[in-house]
Amino acid sequence: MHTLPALPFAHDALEPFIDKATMEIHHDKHHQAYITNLNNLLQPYTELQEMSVEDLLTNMEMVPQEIKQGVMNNAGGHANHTLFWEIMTPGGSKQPSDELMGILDNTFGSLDEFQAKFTEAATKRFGSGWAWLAKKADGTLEVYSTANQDSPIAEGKTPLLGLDVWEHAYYLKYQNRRPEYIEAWWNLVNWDEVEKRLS
Ligand code: MN3
Repeated sequence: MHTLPALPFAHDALEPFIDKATMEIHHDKHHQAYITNLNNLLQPYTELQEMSVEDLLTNMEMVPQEIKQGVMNNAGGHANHTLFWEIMTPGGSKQPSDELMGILDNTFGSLDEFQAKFTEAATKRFGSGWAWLAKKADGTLEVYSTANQDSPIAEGKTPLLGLDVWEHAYYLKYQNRRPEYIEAWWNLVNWDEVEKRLS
Protein backbone atom coordinates (compact mmCIF):
# COMPACT_ATOMS: atom_id res chain seq x y z
CA MET A 1 0.00 0.00 0.00
CA HIS A 2 1.20 3.47 -0.87
CA THR A 3 1.25 5.96 2.00
CA LEU A 4 1.39 9.74 2.28
CA PRO A 5 4.93 10.99 2.95
CA ALA A 6 5.15 13.56 5.76
CA LEU A 7 5.84 17.12 4.71
CA PRO A 8 9.54 17.94 5.27
CA PHE A 9 8.46 21.20 7.00
CA ALA A 10 5.46 22.59 8.91
CA HIS A 11 2.30 23.52 7.00
CA ASP A 12 2.90 27.22 7.69
CA ALA A 13 6.65 27.15 6.93
CA LEU A 14 6.25 28.41 3.36
CA GLU A 15 4.40 31.56 4.42
CA PRO A 16 3.99 34.19 3.09
CA PHE A 17 4.53 32.70 -0.38
CA ILE A 18 2.26 29.67 0.10
CA ASP A 19 -0.25 29.92 2.93
CA LYS A 20 -0.90 27.37 5.68
CA ALA A 21 -4.50 26.56 4.66
CA THR A 22 -3.45 25.80 1.08
CA MET A 23 -0.70 23.49 2.33
CA GLU A 24 -3.08 21.66 4.67
CA ILE A 25 -5.62 21.01 1.93
CA HIS A 26 -3.01 20.37 -0.77
CA HIS A 27 -0.88 17.88 1.16
CA ASP A 28 -3.34 16.30 3.61
CA LYS A 29 -6.36 16.11 1.26
CA HIS A 30 -5.34 16.31 -2.40
CA HIS A 31 -2.11 14.32 -2.20
CA GLN A 32 -3.78 11.79 0.10
CA ALA A 33 -6.64 11.39 -2.41
CA TYR A 34 -4.22 10.38 -5.21
CA ILE A 35 -2.75 7.74 -2.90
CA THR A 36 -6.14 6.45 -1.75
CA ASN A 37 -7.36 6.26 -5.36
CA LEU A 38 -4.18 4.47 -6.45
CA ASN A 39 -4.45 1.91 -3.65
CA ASN A 40 -8.11 1.28 -4.53
CA LEU A 41 -7.30 0.81 -8.22
CA LEU A 42 -4.48 -1.66 -7.43
CA GLN A 43 -6.50 -3.55 -4.86
CA PRO A 44 -7.33 -6.53 -7.14
CA TYR A 45 -3.78 -6.68 -8.59
CA THR A 46 -1.35 -7.99 -5.97
CA GLU A 47 1.63 -8.04 -8.37
CA LEU A 48 1.18 -4.31 -9.13
CA GLN A 49 0.92 -3.46 -5.43
CA GLU A 50 4.59 -4.34 -4.95
CA MET A 51 5.74 -1.78 -7.52
CA SER A 52 6.87 1.74 -6.66
CA VAL A 53 5.06 4.61 -8.40
CA GLU A 54 8.17 5.14 -10.53
CA ASP A 55 8.08 1.49 -11.62
CA LEU A 56 4.37 1.75 -12.41
CA LEU A 57 4.86 4.89 -14.48
CA THR A 58 7.73 3.42 -16.50
CA ASN A 59 6.01 0.05 -17.01
CA MET A 60 2.49 1.12 -17.94
CA GLU A 61 2.26 -1.80 -20.41
CA MET A 62 1.97 -4.06 -17.34
CA VAL A 63 -1.14 -2.19 -16.15
CA PRO A 64 -4.49 -3.61 -17.32
CA GLN A 65 -6.39 -1.41 -19.76
CA GLU A 66 -9.37 -0.89 -17.45
CA ILE A 67 -7.25 0.83 -14.77
CA LYS A 68 -4.51 2.32 -16.99
CA GLN A 69 -5.77 5.91 -17.13
CA GLY A 70 -6.59 5.87 -13.41
CA VAL A 71 -3.11 4.59 -12.54
CA MET A 72 -1.54 7.19 -14.85
CA ASN A 73 -3.47 9.99 -13.09
CA ASN A 74 -3.03 8.80 -9.52
CA ALA A 75 0.49 7.33 -9.61
CA GLY A 76 1.46 10.51 -11.48
CA GLY A 77 -0.29 12.63 -8.84
CA HIS A 78 1.52 10.77 -6.05
CA ALA A 79 4.96 11.04 -7.69
CA ASN A 80 4.48 14.68 -8.73
CA HIS A 81 3.39 15.85 -5.28
CA THR A 82 6.12 13.89 -3.48
CA LEU A 83 8.64 15.75 -5.64
CA PHE A 84 6.86 19.08 -5.14
CA TRP A 85 7.23 19.03 -1.32
CA GLU A 86 10.91 18.10 -1.64
CA ILE A 87 11.91 20.78 -4.14
CA MET A 88 10.62 23.53 -1.85
CA THR A 89 12.19 24.70 1.39
CA PRO A 90 11.25 27.54 3.75
CA GLY A 91 12.95 30.68 2.46
CA GLY A 92 14.47 28.85 -0.51
CA SER A 93 18.06 27.65 -0.65
CA LYS A 94 20.15 30.56 -1.91
CA GLN A 95 21.28 30.07 -5.49
CA PRO A 96 22.17 27.05 -7.59
CA SER A 97 25.76 25.83 -7.03
CA ASP A 98 28.44 26.79 -9.55
CA GLU A 99 28.07 23.39 -11.21
CA LEU A 100 24.29 23.62 -11.68
CA MET A 101 24.60 27.28 -12.69
CA GLY A 102 27.06 26.21 -15.39
CA ILE A 103 24.66 23.59 -16.74
CA LEU A 104 21.75 26.07 -16.75
CA ASP A 105 23.96 28.66 -18.50
CA ASN A 106 25.01 26.18 -21.16
CA THR A 107 21.48 24.92 -21.76
CA PHE A 108 19.38 28.07 -21.47
CA GLY A 109 21.87 30.97 -21.70
CA SER A 110 21.62 32.10 -18.07
CA LEU A 111 19.75 31.48 -14.83
CA ASP A 112 17.43 34.38 -15.69
CA GLU A 113 16.65 32.94 -19.11
CA PHE A 114 16.00 29.52 -17.58
CA GLN A 115 13.62 31.06 -15.03
CA ALA A 116 11.84 33.09 -17.73
CA LYS A 117 11.36 29.97 -19.83
CA PHE A 118 10.09 27.92 -16.90
CA THR A 119 7.77 30.74 -15.80
CA GLU A 120 6.37 30.95 -19.33
CA ALA A 121 5.74 27.18 -19.42
CA ALA A 122 3.93 27.41 -16.06
CA THR A 123 1.92 30.48 -17.03
CA LYS A 124 0.84 29.17 -20.44
CA ARG A 125 -0.15 25.65 -19.37
CA PHE A 126 -3.87 25.74 -20.18
CA GLY A 127 -6.01 24.36 -17.36
CA SER A 128 -4.50 22.03 -14.79
CA GLY A 129 -0.96 20.72 -15.03
CA TRP A 130 2.69 21.14 -14.16
CA ALA A 131 5.79 22.98 -15.40
CA TRP A 132 9.02 20.99 -15.38
CA LEU A 133 12.76 21.10 -15.59
CA ALA A 134 13.57 17.54 -16.57
CA LYS A 135 16.60 15.53 -17.64
CA LYS A 136 16.00 13.61 -20.85
CA ALA A 137 17.32 10.11 -21.53
CA ASP A 138 20.26 11.62 -23.49
CA GLY A 139 21.28 13.64 -20.40
CA THR A 140 20.25 17.07 -21.70
CA LEU A 141 17.84 19.33 -19.82
CA GLU A 142 14.44 20.47 -20.99
CA VAL A 143 11.79 22.95 -19.78
CA TYR A 144 8.23 22.03 -20.69
CA SER A 145 4.79 21.46 -19.17
CA THR A 146 2.39 18.55 -18.84
CA ALA A 147 -1.40 18.39 -18.51
CA ASN A 148 -3.29 16.94 -15.55
CA GLN A 149 -0.98 14.69 -13.46
CA ASP A 150 1.09 13.42 -16.40
CA SER A 151 4.59 12.74 -15.10
CA PRO A 152 7.93 13.15 -16.93
CA ILE A 153 8.83 9.74 -15.44
CA ALA A 154 6.28 8.06 -17.76
CA GLU A 155 8.16 9.64 -20.71
CA GLY A 156 11.51 8.26 -19.55
CA LYS A 157 12.64 11.62 -18.18
CA THR A 158 13.93 12.52 -14.70
CA PRO A 159 12.04 15.46 -13.19
CA LEU A 160 14.45 17.85 -11.42
CA LEU A 161 12.08 20.71 -10.59
CA GLY A 162 8.30 20.84 -10.89
CA LEU A 163 5.65 23.45 -10.26
CA ASP A 164 2.02 22.53 -9.64
CA VAL A 165 -0.25 24.99 -11.47
CA TRP A 166 -3.56 23.30 -10.61
CA GLU A 167 -5.87 25.91 -9.07
CA HIS A 168 -5.89 23.87 -5.82
CA ALA A 169 -2.20 24.83 -5.43
CA TYR A 170 -2.84 28.58 -5.25
CA TYR A 171 -6.51 29.58 -5.43
CA LEU A 172 -7.12 30.36 -1.72
CA LYS A 173 -4.37 32.99 -1.64
CA TYR A 174 -3.98 34.06 -5.25
CA GLN A 175 -7.43 33.30 -6.77
CA ASN A 176 -7.06 33.73 -10.55
CA ARG A 177 -3.61 35.36 -10.31
CA ARG A 178 -1.47 32.39 -11.35
CA PRO A 179 1.48 34.62 -12.42
CA GLU A 180 1.74 36.06 -8.87
CA TYR A 181 1.83 32.56 -7.41
CA ILE A 182 4.57 31.52 -9.83
CA GLU A 183 6.64 34.61 -9.03
CA ALA A 184 6.28 34.01 -5.27
CA TRP A 185 7.13 30.30 -5.62
CA TRP A 186 10.63 31.05 -6.93
CA ASN A 187 11.44 32.21 -3.38
CA LEU A 188 10.96 28.64 -2.14
CA VAL A 189 13.01 26.59 -4.61
CA ASN A 190 15.33 24.10 -2.93
CA TRP A 191 18.26 24.16 -5.35
CA ASP A 192 20.13 21.61 -3.22
CA GLU A 193 17.39 19.10 -3.98
CA VAL A 194 17.42 19.95 -7.70
CA GLU A 195 21.16 19.23 -7.73
CA LYS A 196 20.67 15.98 -5.86
CA ARG A 197 18.20 14.82 -8.51
CA LEU A 198 20.53 15.84 -11.34
CA SER A 199 23.39 13.66 -10.10
MN1 MN3 B 1 -1.54 19.56 -6.53
